[in-house]
Amino acid sequence: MATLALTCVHNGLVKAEQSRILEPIHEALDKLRQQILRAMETNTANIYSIGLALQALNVTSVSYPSGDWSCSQMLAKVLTEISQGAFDNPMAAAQILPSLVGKTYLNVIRLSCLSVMVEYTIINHLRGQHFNHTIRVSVPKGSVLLSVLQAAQQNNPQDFSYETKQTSWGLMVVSINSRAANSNDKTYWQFFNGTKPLEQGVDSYVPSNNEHIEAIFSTY
Ligand code: B12
Repeated sequence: MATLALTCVHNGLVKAEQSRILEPIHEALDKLRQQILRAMETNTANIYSIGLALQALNVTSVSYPSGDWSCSQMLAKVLTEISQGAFDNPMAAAQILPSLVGKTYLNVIRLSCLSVMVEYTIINHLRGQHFNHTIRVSVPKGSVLLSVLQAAQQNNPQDFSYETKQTSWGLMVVSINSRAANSNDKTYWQFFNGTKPLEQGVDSYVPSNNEHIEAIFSTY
């Protein structure tokens, strides 16, 4: 954890400060790396230390490309242990998972750029109690529209509840705010990106940043 924290400080340094504390940081990172490698060599680190150790060795491998540890050997050991159930504990899994996908906890810094803001409006001016609600929600980039509906419901369950039904085309939104589609009445929830009707359902359509999605209770 100290290696990750120091690397984070190192990467965030502004130029004026660099000369003053860069060297002690390098020294500390070097010492930590040696300690971790020694623990690995002498087997004093057990399998549950490997998750954070791999992350630490990964973030320091740019400054120390000497190849003095075998990442693939370590991963092979971990994979064997995984198949034997050693990482069924959620905390153990959380520490090892980043290395298995080539990431470390330091990648979290960039997560904010990986989300999109979506404005979501639901309108019923057709039957029963009229309503018109708008909410702005943030969802991970690449999420399907269903995540927007889920986020809206989570942020404001009073105004943004919904229900879906599994169909041959995937999940269809059959009710919003208790206003249900009805085939006898030929009513349904129609989805738009701005004024353009969506050509996919909520479990396929991927909204872009700042998109305005409207769900309007309509007839067909
Ligand atoms: C009739 C129809 C509708 C009717 C269904 C009403 C009814 N009770 O019959 C209504 C008007 C409600 C409808 C709505 C939508 N539809 Co429509 N619909 C069709 C159509 C023309 C025929 C479906 C049908 O009757 N099949 C025969 C029956 C026997 O089979 P079924 O499996 O039981 O049919 C059900 C499903 O198809 C479901 N359904 C209908 N449309 C859609 C769309 C989605 C995304 C889902 C998950 C389910 C679904 O409703 C049917 C009746 O329960 C198809 C065309 C096609 N090529 O299939 C498009 C089609 C399936 N719909 C489509 C779309 C895009 C939509 C909407 C998303 C449009 C929008 N902008 O809002 C909405 C759904 C929004 C939501 N609430 O989730 C697309 C799906 C494309 C895709 N890649 O996902 C299709 C292929 C039309 C097209 N060429 O663009 N639809």
